[in-house]
Amino acid sequence: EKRLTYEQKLENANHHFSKKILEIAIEKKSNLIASADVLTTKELLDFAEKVGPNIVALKTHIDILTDFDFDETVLPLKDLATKYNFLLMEDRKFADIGNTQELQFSNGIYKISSWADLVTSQVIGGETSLDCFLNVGVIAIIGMSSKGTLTSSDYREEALKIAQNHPNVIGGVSQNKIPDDLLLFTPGVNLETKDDNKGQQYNTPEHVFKNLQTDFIIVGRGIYKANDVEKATLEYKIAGWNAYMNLI
Ligand code: UP6
Repeated sequence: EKRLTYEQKLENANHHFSKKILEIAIEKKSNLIASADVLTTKELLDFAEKVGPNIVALKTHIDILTDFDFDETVLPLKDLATKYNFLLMEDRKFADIGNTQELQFSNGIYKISSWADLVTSQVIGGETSLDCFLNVGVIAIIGMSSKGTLTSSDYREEALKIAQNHPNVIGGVSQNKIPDDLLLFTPGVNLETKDDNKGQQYNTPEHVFKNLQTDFIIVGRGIYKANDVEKATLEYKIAGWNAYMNLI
């Protein structure tokens, strides 16, 4: 079964950030997003420096940093994103009414709207709740990777309708195939292990390209816990790219 190439998806793309991430993928021959689930600014910046050349985006959970400081954390991170040409994806998974999400998106200490290129959001609050995410690409949570998730096929079908209708949405996070007009982002990817004893469920890059025709793999512990982060980044980058090339 043939899939659309990144070049074909780029031709069809309308949103600034769907174009951007596809251009980076083509240029770097990478479909890898590294998840930087680390606890200090130093670890975050060291990690970004190591993975930067080989990723399309760095995914953050900015609120797990113990020493977050806008100038010390965000400014150097932005510089690394420019230096190595990757996007910043804040995995905030917004899940509230539009007004609250709007406040959370731009305020507090993180001021996500001032630095993130991409943000994740649940669509549980309905289509209008996504209106506030201006000037970023929204990645809608369609299905989760964890055991016992409530994202049933009925839920996913309704979530996809919201995602497809909303101009701010460029793609979805899912463990199932989604329509071609949305980019698919798949976490729960690990070459070494199947689970983490906390409900996470892993597949290989090959599996998620073949079975879901995903566009981007998201790898956390497989990279940031590796003894050699640069080597692990290359392994996942090559595994993801080969899995994609085998399908086109
Ligand atoms: N993530 C998932 N599954 C989802 C949605 N998001 O694992 O359905 C996120 C997690 C974590 C990363 O919040 O940051 O992707 C996966 O990390 P891991 O590779 O270390 O399991």
